[in-house]
Amino acid sequence: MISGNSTETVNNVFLFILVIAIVLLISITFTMIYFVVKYNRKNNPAPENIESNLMLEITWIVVPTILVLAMFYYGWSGFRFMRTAPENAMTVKATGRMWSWQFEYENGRKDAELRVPLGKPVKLLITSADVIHGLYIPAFRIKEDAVPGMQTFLWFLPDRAGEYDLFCSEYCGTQHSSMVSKVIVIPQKDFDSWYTAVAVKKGSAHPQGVKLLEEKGCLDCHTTDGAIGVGPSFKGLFGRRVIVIAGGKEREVFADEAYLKKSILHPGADIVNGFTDIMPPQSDNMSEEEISEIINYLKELK
Ligand SMILES: [Cu+2]
Repeated sequence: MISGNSTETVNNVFLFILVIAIVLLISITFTMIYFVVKYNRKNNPAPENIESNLMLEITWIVVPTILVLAMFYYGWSGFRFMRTAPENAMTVKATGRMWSWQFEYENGRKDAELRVPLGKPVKLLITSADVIHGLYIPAFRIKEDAVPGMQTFLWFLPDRAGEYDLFCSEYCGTQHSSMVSKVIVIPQKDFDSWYTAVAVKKGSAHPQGVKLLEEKGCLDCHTTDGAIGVGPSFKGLFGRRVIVIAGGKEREVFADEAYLKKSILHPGADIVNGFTDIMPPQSDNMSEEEISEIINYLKELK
């Protein structure tokens, strides 16, 4: 059974240190002002040699030592609590990539938002597919770097229903500031029905493609409604003529399957005129089948 949560733990340590700091600030400032008045030259024309005061010296060694050790103990026990995930925690794999998060559940379900059941501890196994990112959930006072080739972790107890911000806390490139997601805390039964259902976008013959675009983070930069994002919109892309810059020269290409596939795997090869070369290659992010699912869906977006 776990008692407490990361939010309370961090808040309590923070308040404890803050109160000590405020008390010290006020008492030191007032003592200083008092001494300036009491010991100024006008009041003490002849300098005086002040001998030691044993009690005072013991006090100013013992009291700060106790305070500092108390701060350390309080912080350390909180840290230990936050670094020991409960056995019954639900495990979710979190992968950061330029510039989105992907959460993968034990049953294989993937999503760009972190949906968790109310009252059940969650353990996040964190890694990165490219550069260093940082998984940061301010509401639960937890933050941990996502490092390529390494697994780090975080755990928290979602004990309040609602939606909370989830940020990337390491500057990771052009779209770092839009690498924002959400933690959605919902009752267990709502979570169960979401967990077992497969997201289907109504009216599409290729729901898998829509789901993939969301999961893989494509929609962080590209839209499906014609609006210009960081990258060109997917709407009406298939079958159109596109002006691209390749090797510094402009040329016109036909957006067929081969072009779309090439632009997913080697985005830097043909940069659509007016955009910049910032998209990371998706060869490690998508399988052949996933790419063809996505292309099938892009064909629909007339
Ligand atoms: Cu990032």
